[in-house]
Amino acid sequence: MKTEIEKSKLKAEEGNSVDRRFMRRALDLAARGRGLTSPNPLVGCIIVDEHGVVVGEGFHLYAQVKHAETIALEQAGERARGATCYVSLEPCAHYGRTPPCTDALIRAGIRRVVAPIVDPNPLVAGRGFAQLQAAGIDVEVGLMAREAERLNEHYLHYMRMRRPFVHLKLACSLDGKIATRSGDARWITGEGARARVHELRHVHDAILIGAGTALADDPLLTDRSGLERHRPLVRVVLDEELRLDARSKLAQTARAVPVIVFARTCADSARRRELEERGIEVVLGDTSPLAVLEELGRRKLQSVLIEGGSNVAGQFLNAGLVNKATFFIAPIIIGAEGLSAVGNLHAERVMDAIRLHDVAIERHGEDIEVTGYLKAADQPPAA
Ligand code: AOF
Ligand code: ZN
Repeated sequence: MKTEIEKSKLKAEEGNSVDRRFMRRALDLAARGRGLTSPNPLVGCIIVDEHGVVVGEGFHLYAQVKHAETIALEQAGERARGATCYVSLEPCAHYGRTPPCTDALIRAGIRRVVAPIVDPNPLVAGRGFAQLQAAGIDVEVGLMAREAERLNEHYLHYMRMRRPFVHLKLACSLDGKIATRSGDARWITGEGARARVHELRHVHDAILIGAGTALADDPLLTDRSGLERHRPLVRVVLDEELRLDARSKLAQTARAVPVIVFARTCADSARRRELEERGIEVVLGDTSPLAVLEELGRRKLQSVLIEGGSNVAGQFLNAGLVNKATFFIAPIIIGAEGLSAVGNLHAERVMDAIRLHDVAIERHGEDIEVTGYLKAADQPPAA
């Protein structure tokens, strides 16, 4: 015989696993908007009636304007009355391109809302949950918060910091070199890792490299994932002395896919004119990592993928501005005369080295991908 307490615990666990299953579904739906929601968040929503039947579901796509909750509620119609809404982010409480989702949920007669995290958008930030509670709706916040944070890591960071989330990506040899002495860097990793790079490019708003890499590799830096995206991938070059060649692939394609060059000085005004004639935007001024990120933030770019070279990687790491890093490691050995993946970081002891956490390791053919997070030196200021 089970005691009453045991029975009620069992019930809570069952309820919990049901909630988890539906929240998992809401998060998976949200993820279907990858590459298609920026500058908005990824949001998924499902409406479940009192018998546990899914009566509506939806996810947000920027171009379709409607929020996830509205799509799910429209599908559910009258069946939303008394139902539970599982949504991957706090419902909005403001008039933006659409009226508030809170109003729609209240009007539809939703009885309970389960959401993992608060929306840090200052127009929402707790107001969504408060409005729902004031209308007598049961609100539960926190279920699968970690997954929800990860899913929207770009949006959440951008909303809190007003500058893009930074993901550093490098491909190196077993001995940590990104090129031979002559500067040859093609191709360190194989097909599989290169396809994965396009997946990474696909989920970012911008891609950034240093002038050294631009001159040495003449890269195109486009998203060739084959997947549709809502905004073009903005290509950014940090080019202190404005050395980028007007005949480079970047310059030649700047009308089709934007290129922004950050330079400190411009000794050669003819070069500047040539680059601008090709459609490149030249921004003259402070080229420090923070200044560049703040400028990209003003353009509502939520995320930037840094693809090298070692100077740029070192600068951003030293500034504590890298949020996440992916290293693709190929089974080749280049030797001490090769170019190190990352510039000087001034670590005296192993303890001073930068250590990634929440590390995930994957294999792509013979290459290994190591992805992890950096201790955020750039936490939002305490409220
Ligand atoms: C939700 N559900 O599906 C989304 C939300 O310009 P708007 O009107 O689309 O508003 C954008 C803001 O609304 C965005 O910054 C975020 O705070 C919220 N997005 N909210 O309840 C959704 N996409
Ligand atoms: Zn909304």
